[in-house]
Amino acid sequence: MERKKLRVGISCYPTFGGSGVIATEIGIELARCGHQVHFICLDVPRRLREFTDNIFFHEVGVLDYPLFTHPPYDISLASKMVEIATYQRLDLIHVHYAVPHATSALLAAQVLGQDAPPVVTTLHGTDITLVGNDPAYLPITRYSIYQSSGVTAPSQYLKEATYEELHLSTSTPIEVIPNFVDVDLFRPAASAGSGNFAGEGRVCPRIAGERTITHVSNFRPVKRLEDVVRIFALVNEQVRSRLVLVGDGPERGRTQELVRELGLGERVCFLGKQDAFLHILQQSDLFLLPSATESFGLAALEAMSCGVPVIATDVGGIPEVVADGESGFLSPLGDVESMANNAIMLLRDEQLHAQFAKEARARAVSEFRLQDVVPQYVEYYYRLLG
Ligand code: GMT
Repeated sequence: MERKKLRVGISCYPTFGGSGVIATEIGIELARCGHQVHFICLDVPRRLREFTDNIFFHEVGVLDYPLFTHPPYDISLASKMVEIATYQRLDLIHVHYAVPHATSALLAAQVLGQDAPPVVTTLHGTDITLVGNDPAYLPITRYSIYQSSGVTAPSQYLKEATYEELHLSTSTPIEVIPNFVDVDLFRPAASAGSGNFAGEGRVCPRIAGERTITHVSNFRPVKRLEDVVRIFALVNEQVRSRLVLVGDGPERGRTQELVRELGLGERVCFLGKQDAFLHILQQSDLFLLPSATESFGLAALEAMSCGVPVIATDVGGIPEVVADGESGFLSPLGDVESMANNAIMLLRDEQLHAQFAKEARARAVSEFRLQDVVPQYVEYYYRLLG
């Protein structure tokens, strides 16, 4: 018997972060399968590229007033959730990133009373490890997670970190559903390509024979951009390469300064924020992710899916994504030399590189394929709805 199609409200940050990407791709896949999806966000999520049947967008308007230093987004979001849940008869609300989305959903549920749809909270990373565990947010974040009808995390690591860092009782079940990738879109390049990229008015041409090392992030301290540059500097001494940096954020200025200081200006391209960085991944030889922590590392998975081996730190949920010594290499946090040596080894040995590229792609396809993972969310929804 065919099960009832669901009406699902989704709230997320609509910006470049991985949590917004995952939320949007879940929504698109749900809609493709005939469910009705209502995005309730500050803005249209970046990856909601085009008009799609069954997808609706409801903008959360945040009213400013001279008295406010910061207009209360969480209250505006909760109010919008109440409106959409009521008038669109939502079966379920799925929020991504606990702070403050889980709290807004809890507030909305309290207003809706017995008509409230169940709330699923997907934890993503810093909502637990950097923000949610701060005393400024901890008691409310913990309570909002505890009050959610269902809680998911993209890795076993984040599940355990949530119990530990938020002092949440293990009697609150957390379902591990990994992040995923569209392996049909993120796939190895069909042809070699020019390898020339452009960004922010600057062209970043590939010089014959040089290798391309890529890093994609939001340039926050947790991404350790200094390590990215220092690893690259060591690699470039041995194997002529260029470093392609995609993204922007608070560490951009300091990173540019370091690049100048090391005399690497000609070898490092800052491409800024790019919606379409797929072709950059496809032309890359290695992907660097020396983060201080990652609940998962979605950017690394997207690189793997394009057949790009990953050089990363052995922290957080990264080992659940990158198989050390197979689809990439993992090193202790801050061990720039080890990461550089691993990169050099892969770049110097074409056969080894090809083997890692193949393994990376195979792992992305077998473990993290969008069409295999999103149904896990759907099953989870039906389970909660009884
Ligand atoms: O938590 C963050 O830093 C933001 C978040 C995001 O929105 O990009 O990133 C986290 O969620 C991603 C999607 O689940 C994960 O792939 C990232 O590893 C995770 N970031 C961290 O844990 C630092």
